[in-house]
Order: sequence, then structure tokens, then C-alpha cells
Amino acid sequence: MTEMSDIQTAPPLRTERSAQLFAEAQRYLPGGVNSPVRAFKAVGGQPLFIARGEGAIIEDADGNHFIDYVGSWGPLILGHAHPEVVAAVQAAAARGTTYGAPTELETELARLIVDAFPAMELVRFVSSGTEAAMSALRLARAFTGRPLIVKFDGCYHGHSDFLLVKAGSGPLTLGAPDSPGVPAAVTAQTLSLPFNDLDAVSQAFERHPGQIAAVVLEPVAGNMGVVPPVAGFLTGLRELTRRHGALLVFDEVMTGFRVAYGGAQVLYDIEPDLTCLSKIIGGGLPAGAYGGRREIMQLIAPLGPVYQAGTLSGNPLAMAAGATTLRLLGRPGVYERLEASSARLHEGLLAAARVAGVPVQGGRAGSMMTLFFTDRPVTDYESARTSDTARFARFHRAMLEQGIYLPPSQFEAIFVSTAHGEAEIDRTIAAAHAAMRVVAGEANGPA
Ligand code: KE4
Repeated sequence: MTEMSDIQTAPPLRTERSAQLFAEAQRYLPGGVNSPVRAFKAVGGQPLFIARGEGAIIEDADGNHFIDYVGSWGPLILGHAHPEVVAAVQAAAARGTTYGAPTELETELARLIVDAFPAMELVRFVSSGTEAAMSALRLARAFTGRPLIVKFDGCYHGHSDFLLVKAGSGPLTLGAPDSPGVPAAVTAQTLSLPFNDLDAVSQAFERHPGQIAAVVLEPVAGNMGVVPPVAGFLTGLRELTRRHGALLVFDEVMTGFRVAYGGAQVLYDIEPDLTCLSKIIGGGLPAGAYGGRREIMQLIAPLGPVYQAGTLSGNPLAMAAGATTLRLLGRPGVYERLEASSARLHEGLLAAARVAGVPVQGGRAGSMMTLFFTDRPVTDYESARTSDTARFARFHRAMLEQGIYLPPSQFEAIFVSTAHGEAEIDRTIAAAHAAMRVVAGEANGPA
């Protein structure tokens, strides 16, 4: 479909067709999009309507080509339209798209997940990360008989009412950490603490003895930008939750099969009680999952009394796409190659900023990374928010005009896929040097 020479090289972008499609979309869809962060509000301009993707490249409605680092916000670790994933979906669809009855494909994907995540003895499929986190925490409250949930500022676990408290991702991007329409009574039982702050968690347990059902977190935060755990944070959480009889819930919707085949819990060697997954396990189709120790999961209906259900949970197309994706990821050398290309990209982006004299901080775990436009080390939500979002927006625009499609928010992650080869990484680094010069030039005022 695309030669590297096709990548957009000279501004301005031709966007007439996307503009027409955006105007039409806004007649029927709030903001013209089906998820807020896609609207480009944080970076200005209008969203581009994407017509197709292949490997690391996407093509928009005006025929512009871009190297894609959004990857649908994480699922596309193999790039767009991977031939084996497409073939698996086509074969499943030809037999029927959904039955509302058990299929062998669900067991096949469940087995792959359980084999990859030793802490997950049983797993239940749902259709989104929101459903996975919501269900896992309902289960945690049922298993412990306790009401309170501890989360962390800047971590995002989907849009369930009780989790929209100082959430990351869209709410952070739009500068509205909490959402209207969420009753105070619902969020009163959610405590949100500073990420990477073990003392704050210890104090919470002291203040609410016997009341905390679970501590939930992204083990590597990705929704305030990428913020890895500081040394000892995850081990400390495991120890504190064990000591106080609360469950440790890892939301690995983004990190699962991303930072390692077994997610952050294998990378950092921590055994959570429950794990939430989505994105990569659906191979680009809607799928989520939650799972953990048998003694906890057996409370879930129909085995136990905790109710959770879903019409399209475990649907054959997502199961086929997910199982094919995981089998391809399980091949030798995949994560080593991803690590090498991701490290080279991250170093290249940081070098571009350094050469141009633009203060940035890096955040990376495997093939997910962020450039924070701040001179303060970023370890939590407060320090992430010192980032200059206007500078990020200028960088984003300058990269877009050179054919590099970055997530349209300072507080999201850049995702590298197995389809990003040497040429794509080199092209991106070269574009970053030019874009950082633009950012530096504008910051220093007109020449
Ligand atoms: P979904 O309901 O969007 O499938 O998953 C919610 C979710 C839960 N947990 C984590 C760690 C997540 O990152 C997400 C969703 N991530 C965002 C991107 N940061 C999805 C993009 C969007 O909202 O459009």
C-alpha cells in the first residue's frame, strides 16, 4: 500500500475530505467521535478520518499517509491488518459472528491467557476494559465484604461511575478529572491517592481499618502518560494489601502482553489477586477479561452469587483475533526486537529534544512511552501535570505535518508495534529533530 516515500513530507496537510466527514459526523455523534480523546481537542485542529491501515502505516480520507504510534490506543501491537489476524477473523466470520453460547475459541484464548499469567487461574471475558475493571472490583468487594476501593491519581480504569475519580486519559486530557452525573455517594467509597506513594497507601489502611476491599492500579501507569513504578512500590503494595486483607488488582488493560508477554506482573515478578486485561487480547476487536485465583473467581455467576454478564462476551471474532495475536506474540524474539526498536525510538526522541534545547522528560516501559514537556522528573499525576501541553500540541502538529501520527494528548502513550521497522523509526527520529526545532523556535519567539 505505501512506500516510505509516500509518507507526508511537506506541510500543510490536505484535510478537505476529513473536514467534510467531521462536519457530517457531528450531525449524529457528540463531538463527531465515539471516544473523547479522538477529537484532537487537546492538540487543536480537527481529527483526521482514517480510511485504512497496513502494518505501521495509516491512510486518511485525503490520502495522507502516516506512521501510526496510536495503534488504536494499544491493541495493535502487531500493526494494522496483520494478514494472519485478518484471515482468522474472516474464517470465524464465515462460520457465523456470534452465538450467545459457549465456543471452543473462548477456551482457546482463555488457555493462552492463563498460561501467560500464572496469577490467573480462571478468567472471564467481557467486551471492554471498563467492564473488566468494573467487574473485578465488584468481585473484590464481594470476596472481602468491604466497601472501599483505593485507586491512584492519574490512573484510568474505564468510565464506571465509581472509578471516575481523578482519572487519567480522557478526563485528564480534557482537564476534568471528575465527571458530572457521577453521584457523590458513589465516589465517596473510592479513595484516590498519589501514584508511587506507599506511605499514602499505608496511611489509608490505618485510617480505614478493615474497610478497604482492594487497591487497584495500572502497574505501569499509561493514562497520565507513561509513568513506571518506582523501586519497591509494587512490592510494597503487595505486602500492605496482604497484611490488611485487601485484594491487589492489577489493571493490565494496557500493559498486558505489551510490556512483556506476561504483562507487568511477570516483568516485575508480583502476583496480584485479580488482573484486568483488554486491548491486545482482542487483537483489534472488542474484548476484555478479568481473572485471578480460583477461590476468588468461583464467586462469579453461575458458580457463585456475584452477577456479571454480557451479550457479546467471548464473541468468536474477537477470540479468533486475540488467540492469533497471542500466538504470534509468543514466538521467540518478538519482545526482544520490540524492546530494541522502542529503546532506539525513545532515545532518539529525547536526543531530538536535547539538541533543540527543549526540556522533556521520558517515560517508557517496553513498547509504550511518553515525552513529557517539562523539566521536572515525572513520577505521578502532579508532576505529569507540570507538562507544557501547548508545547506538546505544537510538537504533535509539527510531527503530523511530517507524516507521524502521535496520540493527540500529552497524557497518553506512544505505542510501537512489531510492524515499525528500522526505516519507520529512523524517519520518526528525523521528523522529531525538525519538530523540536519548531517548538524551540516558537518558544524563543519570532526570529
Ligand atoms: P476501554 O473501556 O476503553 O476498553 O478500557 C478502559 C481502560 C481501562 N484500563 C486502562 C489501563 C486503560 O488504558 C483503558 C482505556 N485506555 C484508553 C487510552 N488511554 C482508551 C482510549 C479511549 O478512551 O478512547
